[in-house]
Amino acid sequence: MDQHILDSLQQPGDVAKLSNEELEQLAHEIRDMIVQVVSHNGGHLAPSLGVVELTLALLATFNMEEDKLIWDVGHQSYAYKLLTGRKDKFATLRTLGGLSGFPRIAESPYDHFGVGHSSTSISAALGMAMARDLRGASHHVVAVIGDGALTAGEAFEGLNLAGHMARRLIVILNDNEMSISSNVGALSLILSRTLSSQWMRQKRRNLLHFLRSIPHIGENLALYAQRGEWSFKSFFTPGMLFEALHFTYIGPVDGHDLAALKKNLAMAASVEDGPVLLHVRTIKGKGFAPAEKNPTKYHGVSSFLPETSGRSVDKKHFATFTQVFGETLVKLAQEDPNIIAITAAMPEGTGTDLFRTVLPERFVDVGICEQHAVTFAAGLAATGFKPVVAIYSTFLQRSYDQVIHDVCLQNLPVTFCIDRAGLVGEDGATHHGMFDLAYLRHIPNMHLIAPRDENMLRHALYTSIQLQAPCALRYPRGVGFGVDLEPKLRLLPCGVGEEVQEGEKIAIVACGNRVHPAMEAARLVQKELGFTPLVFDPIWIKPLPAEALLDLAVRFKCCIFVEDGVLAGGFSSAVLELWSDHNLLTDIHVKRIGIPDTFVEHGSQLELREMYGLRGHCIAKTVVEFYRGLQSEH
Ligand SMILES: Cc1ncc(C[n+]2csc(CCOP(=O)(O)OP(=O)(O)O)c2C)c(N)n1
Repeated sequence: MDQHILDSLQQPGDVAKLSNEELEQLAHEIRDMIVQVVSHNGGHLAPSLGVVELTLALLATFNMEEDKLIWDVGHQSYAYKLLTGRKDKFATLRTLGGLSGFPRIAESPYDHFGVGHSSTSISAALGMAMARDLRGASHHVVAVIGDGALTAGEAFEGLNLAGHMARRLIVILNDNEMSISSNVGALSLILSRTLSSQWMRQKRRNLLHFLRSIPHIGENLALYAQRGEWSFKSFFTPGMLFEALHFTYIGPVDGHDLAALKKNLAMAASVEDGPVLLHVRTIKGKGFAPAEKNPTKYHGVSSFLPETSGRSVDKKHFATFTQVFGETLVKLAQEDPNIIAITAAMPEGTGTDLFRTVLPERFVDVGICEQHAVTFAAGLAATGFKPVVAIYSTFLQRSYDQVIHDVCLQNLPVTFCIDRAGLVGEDGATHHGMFDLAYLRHIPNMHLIAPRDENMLRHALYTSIQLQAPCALRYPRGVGFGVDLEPKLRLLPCGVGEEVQEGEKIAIVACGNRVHPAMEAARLVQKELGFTPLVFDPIWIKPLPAEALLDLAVRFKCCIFVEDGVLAGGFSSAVLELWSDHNLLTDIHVKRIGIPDTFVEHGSQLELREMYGLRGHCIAKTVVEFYRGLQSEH
């Protein structure tokens, strides 16, 4: 593909020198480049394709050397990356050591704020606007937020304070009527109030007619309505909402019309007295037919074949943990009318889309509102229902207080299905689910299960729903281990683990999805050392299988822990507390495999697990080295 305009650009500011025709050509070149790279590396395709013209218009209007631009979530920033000095590295997008899939301060001076989790942009931009004013500077601060991201409380908190502070700030609402799925909530209905001017004139005429028909005072009322500040347009359009929050509202503007975008951005930039909201309408997936047709599927994709209209690259697959969870939940809910499924804008990602299809009356998508999801579930649980809240590990971080204060303190039977636990791969540092064991296990009343495979996940879900207490299950992104699914679900006895591999001399205690790799490691160790280590699966991270773990500490002199989460405060840390409380630490040698005190960057799940020694052969190597080291000491 000819990239001649893209290739000719030296600085982000060069975009401002291009004619609208050239910008249109450049938009084609950028879209081709994005499709080419994302089809190879995977990534957020539809969101990025939707904002190509908006990105060009922003660069044509603002000076990225001085002005500040914050992309909400940041999954739509690929065109921006291409135009801000990262074209030559773009092929490395989301790969180990390559460009991040999200804006990052450390990656480029043009990334003014790091993002990944939704709905932070207005708050951050307002902070930057205040900082600018305190320093007596005059640059612009611009936040670009999607209509999906606008459903979150934090976005409203930002709007609320921005309206109150009345600082100069530009918020661009990128409205494509989609979150990952269709957008939800009353707000989305307000945003979709498109008024043709004809409709507007008709409404206005009807209203004036009605007012005039009121005896005695009608004429005066009509005059007042016409003259007053009461804006017909903003009353009947989304502007009403934003103007009530003291924003100047501009729009809606066609987000693929470069001339209109530039004109309206210039208008927004000229507003001196307080915040302005520019409402831009875009088409998610614009310019790539399969993505336009199915923006949900192309929101975030693995590698695919663009030349065959986006058919996925054929991969041999076991069922994913997510699929098994989704199917099991539907089965259980068909038998128990008290089960309610809740997702925070991730029906497809969490596998609850099946529930939406089969049992829509008991399915709730709350929007990108993880905090609300948890308290909403607590409300249901307080009245006898059995809510199951499916949220990714990284996004449940948002709900820490709600989990403690609304669920656990009241000991309410909410089941948390924590998908994408552990290292997730290419989405990187903002998305790894590595903190959940540490941020949940210290909460009183909380129960915590880490099923080792998709079969155990089913039993864990069944158990949790029967438990009458808060319970979280955490399981990883991706395919399971291809194990047989036992047809009859069974209760997992609370706080009881399983010795999944008999053995001697060395105990490997592995958590959740690291149990199967630990068993593989045991086989490899046998070949190397001539004996098989024992492998223990605690199943329950809380309550711990204390009896069995205390017994292990007495029987073994050498123990290796494996967990795909942070070592600080995680699973092994819990066992060491237990052993310390029983004065058992003096006689046992311990090695811990897990994630050290660092944020983990992006790369494939396999590469990252290799890097942190979490794969079977890595575990085996650590075990052998540790054991040999101990032998040579004695
Ligand atoms: C706190 C949080 N929850 C969930 C997500 C997952 N997520 C990423 S993008 C997205 C939808 C965002 O919709 P919108 O803001 O309208 O942007 P669009 O993708 O439509 O361009 C969601 C739910 C997230 N990034 N952060």
